[in-house]
Amino acid sequence: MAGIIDGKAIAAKIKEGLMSEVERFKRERNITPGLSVILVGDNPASRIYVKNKGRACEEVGIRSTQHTLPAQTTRKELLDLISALNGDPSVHAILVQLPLPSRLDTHEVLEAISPEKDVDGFHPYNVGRLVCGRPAFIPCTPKGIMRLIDSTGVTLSGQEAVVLGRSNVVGKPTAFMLLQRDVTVTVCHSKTRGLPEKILSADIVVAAIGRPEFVKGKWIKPGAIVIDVGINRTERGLAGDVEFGAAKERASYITPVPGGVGPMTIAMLLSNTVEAAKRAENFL
Ligand code: LUD
Repeated sequence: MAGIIDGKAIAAKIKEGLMSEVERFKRERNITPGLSVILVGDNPASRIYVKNKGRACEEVGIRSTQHTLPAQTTRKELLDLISALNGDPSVHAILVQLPLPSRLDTHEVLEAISPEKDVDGFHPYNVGRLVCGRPAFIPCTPKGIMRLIDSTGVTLSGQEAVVLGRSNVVGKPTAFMLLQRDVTVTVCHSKTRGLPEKILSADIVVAAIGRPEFVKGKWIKPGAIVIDVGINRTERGLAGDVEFGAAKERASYITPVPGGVGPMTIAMLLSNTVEAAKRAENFL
């Protein structure tokens, strides 16, 4: 029976630490870290995530402002807003919640964010730095995933990982972070052949495909660490990408959904925001 990795509890600890950093920032420099979140359209899941982010900012003392734009927002309106936020010194961090309405060019929008304020780590400058193993803003979900794996105390070097999903948001950056830690990484996707066998050989499985309980318990190598990034809304409530009940009988450690990766994504956003503010204000 696997140990359950309590993402919510680990995130709470991280937030406590951030709260005292923010307090010191205010006390010594009279500066409050500021995050601006842009939400375009009315994707119901995005609304929940953005609300959770705003609440978390409040908890640790970050000043967050939310810009909720209608689904019909034009390219120019959105780019003008980003440009204004880039130039606002009280805004240390900018996040454009994804997905954007399909009319808008996501790459163009992400490239408009100043890399120093890009706390999502989605700007090509930060992506390139991550790939080169240089200091950069690391995307929040992959950063949270690495913290969750590290919480088990496992030595990563030489381990075999299978990353399911090749998105720019989760799969690709997670693969590069694991590689940086000397893990042997296989990135699998919808066209991958022989998926069960590949997963069965993995010491670490990161599932980020967005299909409820797609990864069967019997595909998990006994003793593996399983990180479930999926948040799928089904008639029976939230489900991960992994068949949790069966997988936890074989894994050594597994993350639950909810209460696993999701809360860590938010904690890492707060961490990146404090980092952005410190760098901008030369506060060490
Ligand atoms: N876009 C993200 N889109 C989606 N789970 C999140 C997320 C909180 N630009 C940009 O915030 O980092 C991002 N940057 N992402 N995500 C997913 C992704 C983005 C996912 C889950 C949660 C943020 C979260 O709070 C709760 C949990 O797992 O315990 C459950 C909340 C619920 O009821 O769905």
